[in-house]
Amino acid sequence: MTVPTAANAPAFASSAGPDDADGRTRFEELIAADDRVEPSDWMPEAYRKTLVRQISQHAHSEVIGMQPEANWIGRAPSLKRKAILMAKVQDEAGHGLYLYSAAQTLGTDRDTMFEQLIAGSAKYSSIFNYLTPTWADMGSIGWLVDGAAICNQVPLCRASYGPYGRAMVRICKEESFHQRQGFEILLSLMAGTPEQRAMAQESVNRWYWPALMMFGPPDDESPNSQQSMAWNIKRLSNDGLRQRFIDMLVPQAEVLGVTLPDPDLRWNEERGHYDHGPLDWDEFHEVLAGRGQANAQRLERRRQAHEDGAWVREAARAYAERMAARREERFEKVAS
Ligand code: BYC
Repeated sequence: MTVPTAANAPAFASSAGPDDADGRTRFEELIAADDRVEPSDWMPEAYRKTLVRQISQHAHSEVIGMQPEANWIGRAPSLKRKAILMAKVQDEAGHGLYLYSAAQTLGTDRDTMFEQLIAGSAKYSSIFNYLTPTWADMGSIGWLVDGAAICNQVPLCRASYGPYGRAMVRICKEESFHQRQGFEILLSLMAGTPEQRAMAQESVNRWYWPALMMFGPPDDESPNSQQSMAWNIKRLSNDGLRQRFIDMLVPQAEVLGVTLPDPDLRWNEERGHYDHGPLDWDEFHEVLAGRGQANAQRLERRRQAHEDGAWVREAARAYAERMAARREERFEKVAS
């Protein structure tokens, strides 16, 4: 059921046919000029498909990504921490909405995307299938997960598809606040008792490698990267972004006083980057195959929330229908 709201407005993807020669030339010119493609522009079907794939996965990640932190709202150690965490989780819901709206402009409606998520046939970021057993995990999610998200998403602000790039600008601003609040949680714990410092370090040990996996498979195993980069959707490769993130993390870890759990991590003068140890790609593929710590739990919770919210969607639809009927009545009165 589609609730008719402004954010859920009908898609206005280009109606031009697949063999529109003028449209294709214009599209190629836009990409060559590093300009924006807008929903009313002609675009190749494969470009549309890859955008719907990436943007919907991104939206699903934001929505599923609310769960690991929502788990701590009721248990945050102070009223201030509770309020901050609640605001952050609400931001993630907002990010999901901007992104579903951007995907809708490509002609796929939100209900279809949501059904794919609930049916388990859509992907979302691997990182949200890890559990959050300690309060320090709120710090690690902010510092490492939101930190990786910013690193990945700042270049996406320049994505060639206008609605996606523009949505990313606002999302990045909010992610920046999220990253800092996570860093600050860890900084407080690291200035605390030996038990608090141990909790922070243990949490960083668990989140470090999965956060590096957020950037996707290595470049030579990334089937989508080359074409997405040629279309100016992705600006940097998976490995390039991962390296940028590691280089950024090392000095921050020093400020925090935590150790990054990689014995091979060392500065390479020649490359001007940190060398790092191998990632466990078997673990990554297991999580993508649905066998992570929390895959089943995350999907079940989302299904349940969707079911529980059915009455809200029904009420919104009834209200919209009533408003439309009133507008119609008024229009008829004025016209007669
Ligand atoms: N997890 O060819 P590749 C947040 C899939 S939420 C799962 O490199 P691509 C936050 C990939 O989809 C922010 N799947 O793909 C929220 C592809 O599968 P399909 C989340 C992954 O698209 C709440 C296959 O592997 N960020 O910050 O060129 C609280 C081959 O990969 C993953 C985004 O969504 C993964 N980690 O590049 C706190 C960013 N990696 O579709 C924080 C937007 C890869 O062919 N997305 N796959 O079946 C992107 O930038 C790109 O889609 C990726 C992958 C870099 C993730």
